[in-house]
Order: sequence, then C-alpha cells, then structure tokens
Amino acid sequence: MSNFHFIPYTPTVLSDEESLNNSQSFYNQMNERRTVRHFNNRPVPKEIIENLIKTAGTAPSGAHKQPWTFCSIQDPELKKKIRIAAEEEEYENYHGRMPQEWIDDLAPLGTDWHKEFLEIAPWLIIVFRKSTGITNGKATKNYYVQESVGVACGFLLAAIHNVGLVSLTHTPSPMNFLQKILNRPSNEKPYLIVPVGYAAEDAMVPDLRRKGIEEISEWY
Ligand code: IYR
Repeated sequence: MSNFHFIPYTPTVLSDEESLNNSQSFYNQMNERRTVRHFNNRPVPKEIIENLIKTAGTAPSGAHKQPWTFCSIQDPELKKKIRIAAEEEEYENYHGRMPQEWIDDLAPLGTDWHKEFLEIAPWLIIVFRKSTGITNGKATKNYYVQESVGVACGFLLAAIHNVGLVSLTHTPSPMNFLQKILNRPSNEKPYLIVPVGYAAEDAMVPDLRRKGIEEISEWY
C-alpha cells in the first residue's frame, strides 16, 4: 500500500472546439520562440525569474524526487568568472576537441568560442541535476534524472518565451567548473546554462526551418 495520500483532481475539460483553438494558438506562440544569442542588458526583476523557476519546478520527475537545483546569477563578477571559464573550455572545443562533422553541423548557427552573452544577459540560470539526493548526510536514490531535468528545462524555456524574454541553451563542455565556482555539493552536476534577458534591438537569428509534422511524426 502506498503511503501517499490521494486527493481528487478535476482538470477543466474543454470542448473539442476550444481544445482545437487552444492547441493552435499555443503552437503559434511556441513556434515564435527562437534561440537568441544577442541580449540587451536591460535588467529583469527577480520576481519574474522566480516565477519562471517555479514553473520549471512543476515538471514531472522520477518518483517525484524533483532532482534539480536552479542557480540564478546576476552578480557581474560571478558572470564574468563563468564567462572566462566557459570560454576556456569552448576555445578547446572549437580548436580540436569537436570533430569536423560537429563543427560543420554548427556552421549554420554561427556559434564560436566567444560567449559574451554570459556577461550581457542580466541573468544566468544554471541548472544542476541531482544525481542522488542527500538525506541526513546519506545519499538517496533519484530516478530518470536526465529525463526529469530535461523536461523541467523544457518548461523553463516555454515560461521564458511566454513573458517575452529570450534565452539559449548553452552547453560549454566539460561544465564541472560551474560546480566549483558556485560551490555546489558533490551530488549536483551541471546540466545546462540558460542566459535570460530581453533580446538586443539588433538581435539576429539564423534563418532555420523547422521540420514539418510529416517529418517528425508517424501515425498508427
Ligand atoms: N557547446 C558549444 C557548441 C554548441 C553545440 C551545439 I550541439 C549547439 O547546438 C550549439 C553550440 C557552444 O555552446 O557554443
């Protein structure tokens, strides 16, 4: 028998017509999202970032362990430290660590080892995955940590877009420097850097096309 106490849950049921309308408008809204690397330094109130993180924290997780920590950084000195460390790793990635096929695949995105957005964006949200939990100093198991944290990051990106802010999913590799700089406990591993802010007025994005429904779905 489960120790969980169950409570009734009665989500609002929509008509097919309302569902169709909502599905279309939500798709339209999400389809406007773009990964942006050019930020405005205009400040973003902390309360907004808090709500974005609360939204990410509504994601489902293996055995409801919620194996995530979101570290939000606005301190310029700390952002600078992170930029310097990230650029050191990325310089190596772009100069030999990434195989040619990877470099070629990134070419249309126009990325390189320079990461000035790490200082310009008013906030860096650094997502850590908890490979284990810790209760009374003892390691406890977490489940499907990669999947759970990935879903939470999806919620986070959607929430950011929903308030007219922009972000990018930045993955300097390896990322252990974040654990050291932010002094995180050993059960927390860096998962993703999400700079958040307003887009620069002259922001540009690559002219990409998304796969169509017929390319990403099979129906049985
Ligand atoms: N981590 C590097 C390289 C990079 C990798 C992928 I996959 C991208 O979609 C984009 C960039 C960087 O952040 O520049």
